[in-house]
Amino acid sequence: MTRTDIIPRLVTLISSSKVILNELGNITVIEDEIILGLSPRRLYFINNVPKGTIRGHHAHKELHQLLVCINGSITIDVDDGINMKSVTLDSNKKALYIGPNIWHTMKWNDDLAYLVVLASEVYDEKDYIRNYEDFLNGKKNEDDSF
Ligand code: T46
Repeated sequence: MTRTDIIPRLVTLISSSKVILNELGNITVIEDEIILGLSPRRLYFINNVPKGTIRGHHAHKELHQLLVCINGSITIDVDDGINMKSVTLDSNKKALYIGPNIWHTMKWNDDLAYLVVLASEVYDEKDYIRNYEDFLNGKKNEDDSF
């Protein structure tokens, strides 16, 4: 298991080296004490998305999530209000952790790309920040509190 900070403490790429291969097929395992500490309360899948579609365009106030692309390729852009980074998930051995207050978009590079997400909480529309100006203003207020 290797971990690469994309945005320190807020967005981390986790790569699994644990693949169990045999004549019956493959099992890929992504396990990590911090991610397991997420104690996911929700699992959702996104598929049947036409190539080129960009979804997301929001941040979450409290939610922690782990994203895995189990087929095809999806590019995730993350933005903490200052740093913008891009990560392509193109292997089921990779998982992207996204913490709260990270603006993110997901671009489908393949029609058959399939995104699996573990989320720390059940769905709550009130947890979404869907307006980029509101996101930046929230970040500014966060900084002012220090
Ligand atoms: C995220 C990225 C990675 C529900 O009713 N329950 C759910 O659990 C989810 C995930 C969505 N919905 C409804 C809310 C909207 O009416 O499904 C509709 C589409 O959701 P949204 O436009 O937010 O989908 P994405 O792909 O932009 O974002 C999703 C998650 O919603 C979001 O939390 O971080 O995937």
